[in-house]
Amino acid sequence: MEKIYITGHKNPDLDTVCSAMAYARLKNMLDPSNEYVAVRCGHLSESCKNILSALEITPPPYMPDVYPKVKDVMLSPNLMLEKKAGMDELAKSYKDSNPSVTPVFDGGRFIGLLSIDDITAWYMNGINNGSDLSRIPTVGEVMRDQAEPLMAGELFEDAKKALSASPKRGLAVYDGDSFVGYVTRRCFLKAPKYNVILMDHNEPRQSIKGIETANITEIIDHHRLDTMKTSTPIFIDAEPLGSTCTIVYELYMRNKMTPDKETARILLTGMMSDTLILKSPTTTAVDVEAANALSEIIGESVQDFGIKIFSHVESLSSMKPEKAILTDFKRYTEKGVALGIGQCEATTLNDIDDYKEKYLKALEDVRVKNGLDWAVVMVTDVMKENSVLFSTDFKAAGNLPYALLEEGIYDMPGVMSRKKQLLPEMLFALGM
Ligand SMILES: [Mn+2]
Repeated sequence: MEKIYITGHKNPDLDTVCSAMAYARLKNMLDPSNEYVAVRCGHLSESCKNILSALEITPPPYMPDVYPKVKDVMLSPNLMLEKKAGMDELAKSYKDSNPSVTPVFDGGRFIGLLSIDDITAWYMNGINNGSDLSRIPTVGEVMRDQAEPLMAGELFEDAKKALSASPKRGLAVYDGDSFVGYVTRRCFLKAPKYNVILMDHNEPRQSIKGIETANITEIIDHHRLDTMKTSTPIFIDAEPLGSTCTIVYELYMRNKMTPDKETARILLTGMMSDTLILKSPTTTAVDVEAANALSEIIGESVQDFGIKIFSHVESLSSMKPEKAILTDFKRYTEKGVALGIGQCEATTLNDIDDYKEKYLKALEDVRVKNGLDWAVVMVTDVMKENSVLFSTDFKAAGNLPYALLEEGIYDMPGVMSRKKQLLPEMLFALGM
């Protein structure tokens, strides 16, 4: 039984976490011989947390990276060898295996590793000193000084270096204060690989840390393809739909499975969020059909469910401006111009006067800190399908086809999509 982690992108949004959760449920039903675990590789925004908790959906656990660790290769003791036992106890198990080290306990408490070097040294010293070698010594007499132990969460590569630099044949492994196992040199012959399914992204730099060391088994996504090479054939489902949750719903259908009520709520949450209640221009007929089918399962209209989700979005006036801008912030470099485009969702634009000054100031700070030439943030009213754009002082901003409301702020009626509407206009404004 192998473990396969299903992760969305960094700066997780609702589509990323919800598609991972719903897909893990499907995969566990389709393939019970393996264990599929949904995880998230970043922290959730306050709005995401609020929405998930209002819907009583538990988000996937946080997993910072997929680098192989000491715990993935360590051995557990198969013999409880006590310090006061005679060496004949150990000799018995030598018939079947000849371990290079054996953990030693004192009243059940781990005290160290006994290595074959200890045994050799004990006999060699005995010969040198003219001791009586026909006497069988205790384990405690033979075991020598111990080296610094490793921690279970330490990286495989670091531990491999530590052990090869050490004169010891093995090292104990601890998790906090407790002994959990041990490693020998043989444990480090080959680095284990984590199995990972990428959801809602495919570019390595948007992925969980250490993805370059992992084994990617599938990609389910609705973004442009800019992924890495794989060593084996893999399943890829990349479709230009409004949300990855729609693709997951399609996969339920293709496998003749119907999502249960809770899974339907999870899928519809990601779908509503990524398509801005099916109003974003990224929305397709397939998304609409899937949303209707899911709304039937949960017995709530798409519109009501969508509004419920966005009613939990934190208002921009109460958020820290820099944090709000960076929650969903994408960088692009086009013809040597470094751009940064953030997008925030709101349920009204009537309160802009309350926060416009601090957001413009924070946006300039974000621009400077990130070495950008031009930074903007679009605030989208998901109810009325309008946006306003905050922009730092940049010459090409004057070429944008939007009406200037006041310095640094533009009106964008009907604009909802960063990638389909705003980005092309910004590139055009730059003369590209
Ligand atoms: Mn998405």
